[in-house]
Amino acid sequence: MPERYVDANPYPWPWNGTWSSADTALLIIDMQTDFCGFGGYVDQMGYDLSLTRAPVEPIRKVLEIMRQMGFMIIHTREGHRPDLSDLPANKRWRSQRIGAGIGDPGPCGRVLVRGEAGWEIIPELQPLPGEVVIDKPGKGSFYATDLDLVLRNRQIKNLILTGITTDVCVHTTMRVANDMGYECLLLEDCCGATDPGNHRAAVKMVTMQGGVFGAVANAARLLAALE
Ligand code: C5J
Repeated sequence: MPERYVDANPYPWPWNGTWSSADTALLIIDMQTDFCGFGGYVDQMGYDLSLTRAPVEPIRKVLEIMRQMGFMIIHTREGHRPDLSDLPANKRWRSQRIGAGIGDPGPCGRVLVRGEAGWEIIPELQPLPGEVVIDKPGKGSFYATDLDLVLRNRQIKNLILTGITTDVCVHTTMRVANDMGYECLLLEDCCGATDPGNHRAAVKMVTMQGGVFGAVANAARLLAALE
């Protein structure tokens, strides 16, 4: 296979120039109403929804092309069991303090509870039948899930990360994936945070130390490499 790279920062991605739909997956993290929709968890905390909605259109474009090309697509959802047995008491307490108690009723149903309207992936980015959906109780996508098993069964080595929020669930997932040996690429315009400075800082962190967790590109650069 000829070498092929995405124009990324701080190095052309992936490290070895070999990637294809056989060994590369698109990860779309937590594009749920609770994180980017009216009346959801982030909205109830009072953050600016335009920041977490900004990646919707860039992700949609990348998703469309990568679907057409046969790449593995994985969606994640943060949420808890209806009986809240997988919700740590301190996580619940903190969310209640800021006025968006996890498990409490809200405009989109019970906040961050599986099966509720707010927990659903937004209509624009709905998974297709056959795409993997990972339900996770925490911020990282590997903790208490079968994501690693699913990836290894498909011999996936490279991960392209998108979703929200850049500094929390995307970063936690990327850091752990990197430690597990996955070669990671973060698409900066396909991510968003509840604070623009935190988004920028989270993107910059990836590029330190020669690419401490992987590399950063954007939707256009990825799509150019896929042409
Ligand atoms: C947060 C997430 N920010 N999906 N979750 O609580 O990043």
